[in-house]
Amino acid sequence: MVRPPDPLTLARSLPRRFTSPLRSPWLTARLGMWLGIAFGVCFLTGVLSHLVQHPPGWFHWPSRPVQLYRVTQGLHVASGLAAVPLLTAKIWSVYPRLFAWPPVRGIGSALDRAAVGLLSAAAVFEVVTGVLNIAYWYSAMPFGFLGAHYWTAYLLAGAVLLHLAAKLPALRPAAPPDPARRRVLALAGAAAATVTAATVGQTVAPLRRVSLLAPRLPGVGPQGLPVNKTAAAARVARADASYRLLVTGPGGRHALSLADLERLPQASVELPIACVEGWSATGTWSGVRLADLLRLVGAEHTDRPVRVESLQPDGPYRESVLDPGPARDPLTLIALRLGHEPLHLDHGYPCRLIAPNRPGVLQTKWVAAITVAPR
Ligand SMILES: Nc1nc2c(c(=O)[nH]1)N[C@H]1C(S)=C(S)[C@@H](COP(=O)(O)O)O[C@H]1N2
Ligand SMILES: [Mo]
Repeated sequence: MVRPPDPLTLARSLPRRFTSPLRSPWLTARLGMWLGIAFGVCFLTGVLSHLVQHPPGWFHWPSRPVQLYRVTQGLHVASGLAAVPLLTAKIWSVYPRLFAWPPVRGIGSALDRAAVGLLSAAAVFEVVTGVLNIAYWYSAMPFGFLGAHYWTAYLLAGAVLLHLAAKLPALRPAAPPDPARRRVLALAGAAAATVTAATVGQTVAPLRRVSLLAPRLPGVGPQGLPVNKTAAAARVARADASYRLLVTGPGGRHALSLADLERLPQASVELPIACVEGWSATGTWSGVRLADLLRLVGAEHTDRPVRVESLQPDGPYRESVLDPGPARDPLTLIALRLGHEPLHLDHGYPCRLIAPNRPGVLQTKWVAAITVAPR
């Protein structure tokens, strides 16, 4: 009869069972460098995106260049996705150490192992929650995505810096890299490049034909533009003839019907929707300049924030606030049309906000009220 080995003997023998000669400190360090660059870009663009969406008093996001947020958020999602194969390869290159025997050799090694454990867990958490968010798979996250993803990023950044400080002295090339290890590195790089090519077409339109994994593509959707949240999902019914847009400022209040809005001077702008989830697409929008609506209520020179509210009954994105500068910007519209047609209901019929260099999530659809904040 074959007896199973007792657990202790098994644990002691485990390290000898990992025999791949491809693993080496050189490979791990190289992968770490690439991963560090990807995470660095992802962290900076992510913190920026958070500041733009939840601006503290000292932060003012400009409305030019009009494509800036599209670029920074495209980079955030692209660098995060490229990190998936790099992180996988890096963890593969070191995971046998998880089974090192004895598990700790003293306080120093215990701290080191705890730090590396925290680092790995935070890195995997960030990448996994980011991908789940892109996939709208919120039921897989029994916690608030935003807070968890945001605060873990700082934990990860701190752990990366400590890890770098601890490992830098050991980074001098110990053994000259052999061709097989170079090939593993090239394979990880090729996997990262493939993931990028397979998804970046969600924002770089010419690449959309190869972007087989992109959840949304420019040009695909009602009126040639993707939809983030449909009217049905937001529980918004199609506005009827009783619809009025309420505009309130220091000079009073106006209740404008759709016909009233169409009689005001019309402007046309070419601006992207740049969703925080990484996709973006340009549309040709036309409608009324927000500046003209502000003039109607005596707020053409306002230095107060402007609140834009939706017909949507609830949800965190039913309203957004514009700084006074962007509110008066000639490119900021209350759009009535996309291309030559009235807005599709899912794009915000009867009217929506579209402003330059603004995260998609703040381009409020189904606008019902515009209010200049009182003093
Ligand atoms: N009222 C309201 N406006 C909204 C949203 C929403 O959920 N409710 N989603 C926003 C998000 S996240 C994006 S990316 C854009 C997408 O606009 P689109 O669906 O017309 O492409 O609308 C924004 N406007
Ligand atoms: Mo979005």
